[in-house]
Amino acid sequence: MLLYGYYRSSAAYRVRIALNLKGLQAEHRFRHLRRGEQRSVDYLPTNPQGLVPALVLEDGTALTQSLAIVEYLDETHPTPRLMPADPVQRARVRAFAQAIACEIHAVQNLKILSRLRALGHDDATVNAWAHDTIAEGLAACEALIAQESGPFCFGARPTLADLALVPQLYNARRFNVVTTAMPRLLAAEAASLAMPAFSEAAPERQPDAE
Ligand SMILES: N[C@@H](CCC(=O)N[C@@H](CS)C(=O)NCC(=O)O)C(=O)O
Repeated sequence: MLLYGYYRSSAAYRVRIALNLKGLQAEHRFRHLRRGEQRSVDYLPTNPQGLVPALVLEDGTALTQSLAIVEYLDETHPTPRLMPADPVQRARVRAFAQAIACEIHAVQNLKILSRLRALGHDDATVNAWAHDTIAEGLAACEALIAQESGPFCFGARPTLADLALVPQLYNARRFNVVTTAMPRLLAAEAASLAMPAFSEAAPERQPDAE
């Protein structure tokens, strides 16, 4: 398999964690987002959205969208399971992951921040947009798992929810979001980062890190 990513891409970070947890090898290819390499003509056939990640399977099939990729890996390599067997818990895990991927990350990713700058907003305004989006979204995530047992988001083992949470907390710190009122999220992050599968997927550990 080939994984197209970028060290600071939180969506690629999710897939790196899944590959590590499942002990799967992939060749890593990098697309430098600040140089626009995700929109190069040689990459667009792989991901017509011009985004990372993309996972290219052995038969050449290209998969896009990190949550879909993680669920594909979970279905084809079920050990360890990243989705609960119980349908209600599975729906709650998906809801948590989508709350991050669709309603936090998608609103503060590079493409959106670049558009805000192109519309004439200054750096302070753009950073405030990202900060407020993340702070408000993560506060809701804290409430979503308040009644769940830990130490991970949903119980004693990592799920798709933790794969979404850890990269989003990394982003939160880039935008100086204060996380002290999010003890449940911080506990799940600490439990996750104690596992090499998570810590080795961290942006600063990637070969293209700057
Ligand atoms: N929902 C997508 C998000 C992908 C995404 O936004 N990727 C970012 C990096 S985290 C990207 O490639 N940005 C490039 C750009 O905005 O031009 C997923 O989960 O895969």
